[in-house]
Amino acid sequence: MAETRFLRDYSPYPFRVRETRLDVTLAPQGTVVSSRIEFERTGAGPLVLDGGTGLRTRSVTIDGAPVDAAHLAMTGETLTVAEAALPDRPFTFAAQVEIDPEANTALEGLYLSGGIFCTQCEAEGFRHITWYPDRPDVMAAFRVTVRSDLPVLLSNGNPVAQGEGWAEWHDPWPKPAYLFALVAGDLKAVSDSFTTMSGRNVALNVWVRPADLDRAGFAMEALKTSMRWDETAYGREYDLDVFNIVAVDDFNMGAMENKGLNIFNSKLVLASPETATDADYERIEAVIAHEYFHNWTGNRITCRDWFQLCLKEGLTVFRDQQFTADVRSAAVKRIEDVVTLRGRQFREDAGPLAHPPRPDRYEEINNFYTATVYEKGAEVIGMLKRLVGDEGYRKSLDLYFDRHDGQACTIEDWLKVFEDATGRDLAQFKRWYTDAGTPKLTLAENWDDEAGRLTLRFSQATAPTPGQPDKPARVIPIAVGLISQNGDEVLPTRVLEMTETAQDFGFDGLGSRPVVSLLRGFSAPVTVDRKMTTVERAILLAHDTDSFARWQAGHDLAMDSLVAMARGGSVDPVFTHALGGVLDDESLDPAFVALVLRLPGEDEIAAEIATRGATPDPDAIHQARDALAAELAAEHERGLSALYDRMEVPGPYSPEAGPAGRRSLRLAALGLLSRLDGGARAQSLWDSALNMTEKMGALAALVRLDRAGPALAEMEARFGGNRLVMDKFFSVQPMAAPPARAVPVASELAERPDFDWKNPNRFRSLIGGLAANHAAFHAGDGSGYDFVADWLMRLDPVNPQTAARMTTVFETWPRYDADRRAKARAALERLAALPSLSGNTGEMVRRILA
Ligand code: 0A1
Ligand code: ZN
Repeated sequence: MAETRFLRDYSPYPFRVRETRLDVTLAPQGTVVSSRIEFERTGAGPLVLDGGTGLRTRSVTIDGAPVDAAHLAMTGETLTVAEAALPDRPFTFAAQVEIDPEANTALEGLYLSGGIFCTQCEAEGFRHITWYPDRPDVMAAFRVTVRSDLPVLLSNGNPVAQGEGWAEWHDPWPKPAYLFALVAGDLKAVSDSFTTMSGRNVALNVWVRPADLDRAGFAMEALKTSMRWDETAYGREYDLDVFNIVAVDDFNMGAMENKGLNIFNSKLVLASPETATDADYERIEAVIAHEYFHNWTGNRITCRDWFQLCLKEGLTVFRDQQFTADVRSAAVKRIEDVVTLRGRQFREDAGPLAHPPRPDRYEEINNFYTATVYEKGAEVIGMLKRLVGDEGYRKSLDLYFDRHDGQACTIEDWLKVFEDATGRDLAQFKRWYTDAGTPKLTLAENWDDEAGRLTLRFSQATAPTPGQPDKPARVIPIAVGLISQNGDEVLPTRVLEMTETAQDFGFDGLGSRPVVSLLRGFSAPVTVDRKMTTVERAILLAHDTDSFARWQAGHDLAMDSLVAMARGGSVDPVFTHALGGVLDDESLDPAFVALVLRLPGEDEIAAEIATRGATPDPDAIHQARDALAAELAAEHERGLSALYDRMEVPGPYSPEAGPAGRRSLRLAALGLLSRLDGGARAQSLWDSALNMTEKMGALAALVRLDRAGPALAEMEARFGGNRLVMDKFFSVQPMAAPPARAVPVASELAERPDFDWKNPNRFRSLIGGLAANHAAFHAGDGSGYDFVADWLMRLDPVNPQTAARMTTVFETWPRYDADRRAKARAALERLAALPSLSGNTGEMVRRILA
């Protein structure tokens, strides 16, 4: 069991690093890393460096002389040079180690992906490359020489010199080791350049395998758009002569913001209309932006320690969300972000893995790259911006960049900047960073007809979370508007600042009782409990001026019907009727209508049932959702069919928001209509579609009907050699299959020779695909739990980080019935009993079962 680390134990490193030099001679099994680190003492104590068991240490010297054995101690994790062996003046520590990239299946440190040498050092991967103070508050300029016969040799910063078989790079900006990167391979680039706002020229490259070159152009366009946006929106300019992006197939996460050398999972770079969906394009654009934005929020200003991870991640997610809102549709983006937040973060916050955006303890930091740190971290910044206003936000960020450039900071530093720039006291606000759990906001309305006065009585409560039994009140910005019964807005958006456990807000001078449009724009990450009639919801769905609240009204109507149906009730005709109004309204953005048409997912319905104090039945939920879809289709067949025809996008494919929105509406209509036509439209769309978006929409509908045989065969014949498309082949089947078919289908797929399960994308496609099929994963016989647990047992020794992340599919187990709970527990206990279980997965399983 790994040791627990605590935020309160922080102490500064007792040395400053003036420069780090690396000389790396690459070989698949025996890469030699020679380091020279210039240290200067700033505190008391020995020199302690981090390094993994994978290092074969050949030599250790200080100022050129070997360190005497009596003063040198090496464990599996640290190297310590006693104080007595260290000079008083600045000194150079040098080491030569040998490492084995080919054996590195964990994909942390230096590894090989399809013949490309690449690195992943966040959070603590650099210690698998050489001995180093591997902590984010130790920052240094790096000078790196890469030696290899491979044609392209890259590292951070600017190229200094190169010759036959070597290249030297210099990164002048002090950085922590987690931002180090090195790449070598037979790569080709899409190249371009960018002129910064002060007129400097930057060379841009997106490096991919030669065969992928025709799919790298979109990433380059996204990079240029991001660079310009950061100048305009935040005044942030790029600070090196080159910016390189490299795509690799084997990657544990999405992408990594290494200084001047971003490394990406190839699925977040490569796109062509025939191989990538609209959602892929949008995601690629957002992640390219996210990693680029880290150059300021993460790299120039980094984190003091890993407890502060949301300092860079929450802010950078917030920035990439703003970017997508600007370059696409702000209304649609907000709804998408809230759907993701609820589906992942609320779920996390409601279960055994709940933790604050800034945790105060961890065993394995890689287990804290979570929806709470990222997505809730972003929501918290959104609230801050709402509270201080746009101008206050801009002033605060300017001060942040001014004051902390080149530093490793904390959440306290971040909040202090806002306090200093705006004069606001943020002591209570800080709870959003330190307290876990999603507050529940309850609204009771009191209407005084005589006085024309509406009083809103709000109360807030947050359920206990692991280690945090008591939850004091938080500041909650509640954006409200009032809509009259005939649909006019009688009060435009106003932000109420709730600071107490219970608080009243009054509205006078109202002629008649209005409908409250609550939590406009999703102004705070809370759940809402309020009584409302279906007619009032229908009024908001038809008339609310705030698109988020409008969508929410439709979503609530759907949810109420689904919950009722899962308990044997029937569809509320008010909902079916109100939906018709949305379908007929040609003034609405098709992407918005598509979101209204998308029914809540089965996991979300289960969460809602659990919130209402009942036990969700996965089979009943699946049937209810199917039945509602079928009823909506039957009720609106003509409208949907007209829409399906009207939304066809003619001409060449463009991934932009306009045409993508039309396709998403068209596919939403197809999903409903295929409940009636036996899959005829889906098959004909599959046959005629020229882009992957429509192909996948059609295919999902066919898989749901268990009629996808010919389409799947064709897909394989055409795209068998394309890993990213085949990942879709591996995920759509277990995910969309009728629940009873899903485990057999997944098991068969797992037997295929191209189920390369050591590749994280492929593993996540199939195993994650099955886990995303709610009724299949939670099958009453426990087969879903066993299937996933068996595969996690196999993956854990090979790639602990990816195995540990995937254990989160079990985090909702406490909400189900006793029989399912026992089966989930048994599956997790089998995993926990593995004699060689990794610390990563061990921590997760223990927390999930606690
Ligand atoms: N910082 C990256 C995400 C990332 C985190 C950890 C990794 O390995 C453990 C890899 C990437 C980002 O936010 O994009
Ligand atoms: Zn990030």
